[in-house]
Amino acid sequence: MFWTRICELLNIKYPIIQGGMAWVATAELAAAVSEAGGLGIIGAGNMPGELLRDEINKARSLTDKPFGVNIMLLSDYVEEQMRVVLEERPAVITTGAGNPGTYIPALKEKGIKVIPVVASVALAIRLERIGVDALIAEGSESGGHIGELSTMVLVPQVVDAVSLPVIAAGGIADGRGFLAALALGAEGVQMGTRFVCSEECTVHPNYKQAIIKAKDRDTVVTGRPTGHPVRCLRNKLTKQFEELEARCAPPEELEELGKGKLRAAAIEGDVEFGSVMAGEVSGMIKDIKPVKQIIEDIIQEAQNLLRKLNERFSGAEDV
Ligand code: TUI
Repeated sequence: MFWTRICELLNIKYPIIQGGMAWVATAELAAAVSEAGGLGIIGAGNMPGELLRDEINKARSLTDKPFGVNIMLLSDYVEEQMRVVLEERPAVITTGAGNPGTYIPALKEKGIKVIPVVASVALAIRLERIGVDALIAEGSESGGHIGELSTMVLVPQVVDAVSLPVIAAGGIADGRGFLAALALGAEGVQMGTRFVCSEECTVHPNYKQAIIKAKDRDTVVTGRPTGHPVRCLRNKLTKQFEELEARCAPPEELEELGKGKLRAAAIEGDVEFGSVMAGEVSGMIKDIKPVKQIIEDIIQEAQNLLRKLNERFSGAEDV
């Protein structure tokens, strides 16, 4: 059930990928997702290369299953992180926040599968030509750094523009979202926020509780003037951003305010003045569950929903 080209490509049971969240997606979380039949991803974020090597080795000690590493292309450490992944050869590299074009030949040469995040059709087409293995089309419902288009419109346009398998991301946290993504033509989903609220996620407990407490309108996007808009839970930090933006403060001032704030929230648990990056689905997440249960509940819910839809719309044509 729900077997797609993504399962085949990545050698996984379910087409569910965990987002490579900086400071949050550690070896423990990645290994748990891979053990549960999805693809776990270590978020390299702003890690120096040798720390990334340690995380890769830790994940290897926790699972024999394939896992990936996300390289955030705005990081100061991209070059050394790339050197480490070329040596360590995790099964998969995902990239975010930019165009990974120049790194692709070297990664492919080492047999590493490359799955970039795209936020536009143009970049999807360009990367297909360079020879990536699949694409993640990430809509603006996502947490963290986002593009302009929502998942509902980005995914079908990317699906129509390329032959590669597409993974939908942004706004997915349950079986309904999973099935909706498949209806849009995606062959898998990537989820971040849902996996933050898992038992195995090592982020500070305050971060998980802040997501659980969040309601439908509790995420906001700040940082648009910097060219790198970021979706976070509304708090005292986002209020400071809004004040700076309202008086058209220079982008450098906004960037300065953001420095170190994700670490403050994720590691120290400062959910008031830290950057609690989280997606719009925060309002839908009510509990902390083991990763295996998160994945199995989604598959079960999607199967039940598909059966119900079939009953409702295919059996009753005589009404
Ligand atoms: O990268 C993410 N999410 C992130 S990165 C991050 S760390 C950060 N903190 C502050 C400011 C900026 C980053 C937190 N969350 N998701 C993947 C993603 N990639 N979303 C959007 C994009 C994207 C945007 C433009 C990918 C490619 C792109 O292309 C630009 C180009 O050069 O064509």
